[in-house]
Amino acid sequence: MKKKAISLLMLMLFLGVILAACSGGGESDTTDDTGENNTEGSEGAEENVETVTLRLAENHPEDYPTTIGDKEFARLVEEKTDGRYAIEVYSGGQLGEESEVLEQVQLGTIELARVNAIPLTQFSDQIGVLSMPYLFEDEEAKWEKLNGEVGQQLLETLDGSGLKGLAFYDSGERSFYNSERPVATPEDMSGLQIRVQSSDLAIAIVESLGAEATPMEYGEVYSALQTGVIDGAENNFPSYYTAGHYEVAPYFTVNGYQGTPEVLLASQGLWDELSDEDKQAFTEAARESVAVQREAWAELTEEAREAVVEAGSELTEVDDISEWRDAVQPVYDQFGEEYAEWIDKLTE
Ligand code: GTR
Repeated sequence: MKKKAISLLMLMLFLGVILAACSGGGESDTTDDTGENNTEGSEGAEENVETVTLRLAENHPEDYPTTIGDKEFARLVEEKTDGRYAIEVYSGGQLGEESEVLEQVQLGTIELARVNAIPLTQFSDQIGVLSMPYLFEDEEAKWEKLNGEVGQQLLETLDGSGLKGLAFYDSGERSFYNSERPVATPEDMSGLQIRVQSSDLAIAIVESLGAEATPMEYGEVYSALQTGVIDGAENNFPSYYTAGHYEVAPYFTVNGYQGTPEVLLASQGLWDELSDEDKQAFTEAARESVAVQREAWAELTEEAREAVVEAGSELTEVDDISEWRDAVQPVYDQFGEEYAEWIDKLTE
């Protein structure tokens, strides 16, 4: 008799633990408008809202423009889905380096991410066109295309890869910098060991300039510059500044050779689970967040440029960009045909 009572008690305890685990530790939670858990039958309680919490991976710090864009996207998704979706932004590379994050988004273990378009060349053989050197006439021409139909079509080239492209974010222009010497002409690049993102196109560009390319994750660049494993890298002013690269590679050549944008992504797994109405909400939220991201971008670009000069970086302005354009011509010989259709669409 006593034994039976103990077993019953244990069974109840066991069920209790399971129930607690289901309601507390999962990704969804049941809340009412006040954000408090609803108690069944409580008088006047509103209809239960199931909140699904999603993770968004971001490799830049908290106040970086892409993180500001991500958070605006999160705010808008929450608003547009009436709180059915909440997005937590994990900044500073907490969820891993860009290539690991992309694999996880593809698998669906991370639902959302903001990445650069260069590593996406592994997932769409067409999106690489955005990294062709000196492709766009200016930023205005670029954004007219990215925010328009061609931009949408390019995002759609990711379909089928496990990634769903939602919107482009601003990343300005990338330029070269190094720890060795001022670089004014393509000839000055000769022999420098330059870190690049992992992409054949990025390697080809650096090699066309007579330098050597070392593919490496972003998070490893600072110490590689510091220890002399590489002589230089390339990026925009905000990254050069916030990642501290200016401290260890003070020679910055303002040659804006590449205008690759950032991309806000969802995993296809998440996307397939969304209702049509929620897909619409996510798409609108992504598009609407672009303006806030770009405004933050413009601000930090200026601030970063001033800050690195103040800290002692030597900027070399390039007067005659045509020299650099000519030097990277072999890249057009190698990849131009593959991207011909997109080059036309983006530059016409
Ligand atoms: C930055 C970009 C990062 C990362 C980095 C890199 O401009 O925002 O997502 O791609 O460049 O060079 O790896």
